[in-house]
Amino acid sequence: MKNCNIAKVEGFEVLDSRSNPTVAARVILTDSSEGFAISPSGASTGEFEAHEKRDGDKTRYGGKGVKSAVEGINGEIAENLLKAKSLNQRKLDELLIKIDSTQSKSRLGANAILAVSLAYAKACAKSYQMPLYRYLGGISHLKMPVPMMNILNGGAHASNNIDIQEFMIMPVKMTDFSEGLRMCSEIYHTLGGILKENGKATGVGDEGGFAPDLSGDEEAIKLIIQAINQAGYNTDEIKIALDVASSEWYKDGVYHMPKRKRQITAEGLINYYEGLVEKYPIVSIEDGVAEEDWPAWSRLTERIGKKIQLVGDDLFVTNTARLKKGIANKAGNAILIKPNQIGTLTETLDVIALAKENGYKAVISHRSGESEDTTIADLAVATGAGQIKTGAPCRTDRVAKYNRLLLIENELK
Ligand code: 2PG
Ligand code: MG
Repeated sequence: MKNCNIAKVEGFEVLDSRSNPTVAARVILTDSSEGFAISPSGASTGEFEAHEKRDGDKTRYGGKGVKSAVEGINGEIAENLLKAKSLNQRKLDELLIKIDSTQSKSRLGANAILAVSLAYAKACAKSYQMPLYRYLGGISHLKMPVPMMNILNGGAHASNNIDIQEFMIMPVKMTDFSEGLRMCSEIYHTLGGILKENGKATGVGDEGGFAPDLSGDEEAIKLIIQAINQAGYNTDEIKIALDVASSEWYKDGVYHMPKRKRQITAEGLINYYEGLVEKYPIVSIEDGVAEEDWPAWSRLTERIGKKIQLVGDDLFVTNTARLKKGIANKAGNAILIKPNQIGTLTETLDVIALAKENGYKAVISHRSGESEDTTIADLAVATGAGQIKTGAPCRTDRVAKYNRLLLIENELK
């Protein structure tokens, strides 16, 4: 294996899809191969995520500037990486972790570290003259993911009255990715038409899904089923997935739904999900209970974990130690993978491997604040994760990932 040593590292402050600053990095190797990557940013962030470094200077971008994170790349990170010899991805990521030297990457910022880590991977793929998915996949089986497509937004991603954050559709019987994407896109358009006919708002939320005011979660699910059928499909081929993002609701042992102004216990929520799963074609629920509520996670998994996928997002935060705790506690049966929750590519790949070894499914995911960066599309194919959550087929920050997947599928054929 050749060494990919670094000749230049640069950081930049750019904008994400919510018009908040985020960190971009360019890495140039000694053989002139170049990689460029942009870190994403969440809204419903987990408490145990790696630290996103922001300037806090209220005179710029309401305090959300990332100049200090960028300075870290151009200063300390560049200095150290340029000196490093015999570099490869794992060594680079270990070095970044060492330079930062904090548990949560708070000194240099996970937003700075991840941008460098991903830009380096892209530069190495170039150096090996391979597409990124093939470089990352190595000898592992490349596989196109099933989209877990968010078509109706609520929670922290929309200013409507729906408390559940994401209502998604999954073309579980798709034979090709392009066919699955087509079905989902047709359903998305049909849903828009139905909302319009019913006099509902068709504006979209942060992830491109529609964000209407509705009477409740069940109306959202019913409208989606209507859209599936009206588009010419059935609920054997198209299933529903939810991201409840319930950590946002949890306070002092009780769940407070902020929009509906309702309070409910973990037990009440679990009963509610059990009823929903009985009634509707739901195959996956993410963050059904909160990141700190480990007993509720175990109970939820015991009650419906044999029947459906239970995805830990805020619960696991793409973190090996938290996933190990989850495995020991039989909490959930799948993990959401967001590279910026942990901050390096190597740690991301390690947690996916741990999940696989323990029979947990992995769902590769975007953040609600995204950019034109499409690394997660390649990551999904490379790891053979089987599922990708990257929003609606609307907003270029989301569509860019779908288009990248279409091109990858073409190459693999
Ligand atoms: C989630 C994500 C992505 P955010 O909760 O799964 O959909 O949202 O990036 O705001 O954490
Ligand atoms: Mg989530």
